[in-house]
Amino acid sequence: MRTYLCLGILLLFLTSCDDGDIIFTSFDFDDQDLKVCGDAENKVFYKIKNDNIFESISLSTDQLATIEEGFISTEIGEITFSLSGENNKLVYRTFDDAVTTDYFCNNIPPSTPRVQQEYKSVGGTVIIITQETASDDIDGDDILNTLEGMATEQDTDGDGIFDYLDIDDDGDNVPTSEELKKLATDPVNADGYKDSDEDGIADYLDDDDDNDGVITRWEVTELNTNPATNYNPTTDQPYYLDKTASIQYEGAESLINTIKKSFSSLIRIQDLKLKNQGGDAEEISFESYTLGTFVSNNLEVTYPLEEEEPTEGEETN
Ligand SMILES: [Ca+2]
Ligand SMILES: [Ca+2]
Ligand SMILES: [Ca+2]
Ligand SMILES: [Ca+2]
Repeated sequence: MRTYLCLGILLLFLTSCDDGDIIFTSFDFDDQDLKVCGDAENKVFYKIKNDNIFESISLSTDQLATIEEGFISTEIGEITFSLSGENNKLVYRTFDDAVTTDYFCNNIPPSTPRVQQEYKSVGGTVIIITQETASDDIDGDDILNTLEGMATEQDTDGDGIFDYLDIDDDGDNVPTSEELKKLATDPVNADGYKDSDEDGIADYLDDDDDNDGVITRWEVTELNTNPATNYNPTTDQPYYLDKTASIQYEGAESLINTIKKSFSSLIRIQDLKLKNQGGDAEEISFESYTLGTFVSNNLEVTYPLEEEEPTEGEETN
């Protein structure tokens, strides 16, 4: 007969297993990663532990249907829903063998490992709190937020996207990260940034980098997707840095301002009640149970954020 090494640290409780062994469990999955699977309609967040006993805890929900696969939300704030019905439940299980990620989100439940015990929620409120992961350089353009006037909501090019979120701070269609690149021989301004025309304004904040009277935006073409067309073959320099020659390419749309952000969503269940689906049908209550934190890394967010669709009946202009 299998011998279970029975360990538990917090919230220990005692129950008996189908084959008569005694199991202590603590519902302690703190050290395990929270994973997700499912489709747009139904999602399962779960944790697996195969240490001393084989166990899992999972939260199934149909309340996150509008989100894309792989993350919970890019909206800072709180999502709340009740645990009720088959579509929204928390389930704790123990198994007779190691449980793997394949176990979850199958249309047909796997026959192995076999479930030994099952506790299912009979009440509780799920609270998901999403926060943005702090970053020194949110737009990733190599200038720190603090140097991009985050506190004062500085917007150099007046395009409605604050500099610390703007990948092209001067709106000249050359990304800031590109305008920072410099050779040892390139002139720099007092702050040490590349300043091609030496007027004291760094290229990344200068809308006419070569000071030839033609704004940089009109000296670059096709949103920089084809650098060859931006080059003056005679001087081997891009037109926007070549004051001896210019092209006049007007009407280019602005670069699409997509940056990468990371979010963490803490999933907690308030007033959780779990009921043993076998044995003595005992109930266990948690005033607050933390399932874990789901991290969504490097999500692409485009600014300005899309405005919400007008609701039905609302006038559109
Ligand atoms: Ca920026
Ligand atoms: Ca620029
Ligand atoms: Ca300059
Ligand atoms: Ca110019």
